[in-house]
Amino acid sequence: MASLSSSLAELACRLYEVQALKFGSFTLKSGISSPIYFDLRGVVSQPALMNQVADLLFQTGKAAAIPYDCICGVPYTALPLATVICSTHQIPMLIRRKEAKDYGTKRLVEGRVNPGETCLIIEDVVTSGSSILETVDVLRKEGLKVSDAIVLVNREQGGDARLQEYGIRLHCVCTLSKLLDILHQHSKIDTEMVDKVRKFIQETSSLPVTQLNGSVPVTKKCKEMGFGARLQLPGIHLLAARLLKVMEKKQSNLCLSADVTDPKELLQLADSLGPSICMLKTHIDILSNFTLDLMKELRTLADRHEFLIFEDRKFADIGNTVKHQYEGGMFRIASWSDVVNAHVVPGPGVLEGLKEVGLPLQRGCLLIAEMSSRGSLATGDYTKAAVKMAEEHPDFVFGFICGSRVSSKPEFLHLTPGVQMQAGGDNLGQQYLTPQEVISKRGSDIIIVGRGILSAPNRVAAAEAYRKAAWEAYISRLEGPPED
Ligand code: 5BU
Repeated sequence: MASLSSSLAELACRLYEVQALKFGSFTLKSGISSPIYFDLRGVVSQPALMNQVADLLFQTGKAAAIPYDCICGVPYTALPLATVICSTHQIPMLIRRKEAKDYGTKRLVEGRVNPGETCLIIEDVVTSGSSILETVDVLRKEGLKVSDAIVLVNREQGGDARLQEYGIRLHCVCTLSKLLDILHQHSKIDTEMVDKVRKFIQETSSLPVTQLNGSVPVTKKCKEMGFGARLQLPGIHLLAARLLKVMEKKQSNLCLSADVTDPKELLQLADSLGPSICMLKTHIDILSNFTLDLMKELRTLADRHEFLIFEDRKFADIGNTVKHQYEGGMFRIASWSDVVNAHVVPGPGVLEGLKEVGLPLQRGCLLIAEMSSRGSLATGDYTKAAVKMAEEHPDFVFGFICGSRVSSKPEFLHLTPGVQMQAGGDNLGQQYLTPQEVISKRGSDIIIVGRGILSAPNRVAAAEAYRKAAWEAYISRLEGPPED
């Protein structure tokens, strides 16, 4: 089988040969002069090329493990591409009508719409993202979920960042820069043209949308940034960025609270549930037997399955003591745990002590701003003080343990314990909320689940169910409430 890069090279050259991709001087709809022009409409007359493009689009979706129930191509160029994909792989397709507005009574979407299902968008080229957003808007109004779009070429003119603001992740087969490299390597274009196009990309990447293609999106803008956009924030903590990246990749905002006493069971849990989680939380002092070798094995599993380790140590002493508790003792927490947490009750000294150990190791800390237990005193001004303390130590603190969003700064992550599929509590003061309530309504980012998973007859299935529930709650939060 041909490798992706050789397929791409072949494709780029074919697109150039059939003039789907032209170089020169072109005036775009917006009046801007561009040295490059894409017109993939003619590809329908080249069946082999058509299949090749459709296959690359499909493979890109597969590689990104995007979940979807049906596909819709952005009219008109991507419509036949979606048809080829759907027909080849037996996927239900939807057609968005562009002209329906004029007739008034006609349906906007043809095909069977099952509200609640997820629809994947297919497009040929993305510049500002406006065409995709128009289609997203129509599909969302029909009750469909839309969170991903696959395009053949990303022109790198700000489309992906913009789509992200509307809760759409953009996956591309190829960027314009990559296309340029390939065509240059195959002597289709000279260095001068490469430089010209690169300069054009640079100059237009920050232009407002109306100047790029003259239209403004209709779908509602997300009220907030998605995980993918947050990880690119300039002031983001290294660990927050690592965690957000894992969350995006695994589509998981689930932290497992691995509250078991048997070391073997801890490793077994990490191995079997690892693929579903972004983070594993330990209470290392409840293990019946502790060795540093055990933690070495846990770290290996964390690296293999790509999750972070969070020791729920809740440091709450003067700086000098917590420094020793973090670094030394028999547990040597700092040597294996990416993340720890701390109470703010001692004042900033607790962070100053922890930082002496954690900063050189590039570790991070969560502050306990609220607790899930009944009658908790961590409320009101106490919570506000925790937020302030976090803001004063952004080099070490990257988020909170809390029941709802306590900071509006997107650099901070919010993690919430006390989560089960059914609201309620245990007989020792724990209080439970549902993933939907915590993520969608209260604006937290990550659910922490212990017994909801550990007491289930099938832990792997339960973890997947929590992952899915929390992720869907996050996506629905990004999409916002229905407009009408
Ligand atoms: P559960 O089995 O899902 O109830 O476990 C919750 C875990 O989160 C458990 O390890 C607690 O120690 C931890 N936790 C909590 O429940 N509530 C809090 O406010 C904090 C931590 Br802080």
